[in-house]
Amino acid sequence: MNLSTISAQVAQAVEEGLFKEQKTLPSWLFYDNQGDRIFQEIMGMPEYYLTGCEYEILQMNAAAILKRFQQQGAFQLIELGAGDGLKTEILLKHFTQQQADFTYHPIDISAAVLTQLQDRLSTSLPNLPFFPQQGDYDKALEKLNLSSNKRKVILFLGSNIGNFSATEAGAFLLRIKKSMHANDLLFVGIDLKKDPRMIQRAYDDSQGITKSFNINLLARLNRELGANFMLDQFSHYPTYNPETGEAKSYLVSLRQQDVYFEALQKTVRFKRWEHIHTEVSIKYDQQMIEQLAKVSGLTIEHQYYDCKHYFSDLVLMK
Ligand code: AVI
Repeated sequence: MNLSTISAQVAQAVEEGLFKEQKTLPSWLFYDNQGDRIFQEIMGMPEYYLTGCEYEILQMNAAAILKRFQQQGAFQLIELGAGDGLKTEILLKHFTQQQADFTYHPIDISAAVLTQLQDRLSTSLPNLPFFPQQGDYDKALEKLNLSSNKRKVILFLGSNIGNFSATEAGAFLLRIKKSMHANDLLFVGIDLKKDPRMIQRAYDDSQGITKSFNINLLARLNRELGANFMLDQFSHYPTYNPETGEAKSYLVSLRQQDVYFEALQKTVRFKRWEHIHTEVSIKYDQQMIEQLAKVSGLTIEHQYYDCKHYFSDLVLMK
């Protein structure tokens, strides 16, 4: 295997996660090209209610949201983890129709995702002032801070915050807060606690799409690190704990097996029924939301909800 093609970060994640008592892999590993495609499918599944709920919030409140964003006049709309930008496009369409004075700055780790977004928006919204930035959030925010003194409105949609543990989420928002000025806004999508069965189904769909999303993580390690995971020897096991609001996904080894990583020249041993924890998706209640705002030193200015109160978009200020 050609060592220069190996992603050092993927190798590091395996070194840190699979050679310990409780095996874990970080959920960012889901999102290679194949994983991005499967996630698009997940967002279109009937069981995955999150997308439709946030879509409804943005659609129903686009005018009120614009009013809030442009209170101080011109603004920079900065989106963290823009992805396919389909939901954001609802806002972008309304804002441009209203001739709002704003610029759009999607930030994403994936250059491919940003190119796709640019291709689509250049057709659907040719006059949109579009300034994509590839890279990690901290660096991109820093750059934007230096380049303009217009109000920043930072979007973090789609319950991405749920993929952080409570401690990580607080630390992440605190870092964002540090890059905010007094009048800047942070707009965050948060999935709410609801019927546990409904949450369980969203991560254990009948067509097995979420299963293939989880299993793709092992397929990625086969592709990128020359591992020899037998994909049918691991099962997708999602759980939801209504007490903590944590939906967790695991891959469970169906038998005792050894997996060799050519790129690392190392073998990982799995016991029968041993699990790898691959993802957490936290569902919040109001108390948890207020606690999150408190630990990150942000004030909740407003909360939007879909009609069923399954999802909430928060407007936060410093
Ligand atoms: C990206 N993120 C908000 C999704 C979620 O719901 O946690 C990822 C996902 N995992 C399984 N289904 C969707």
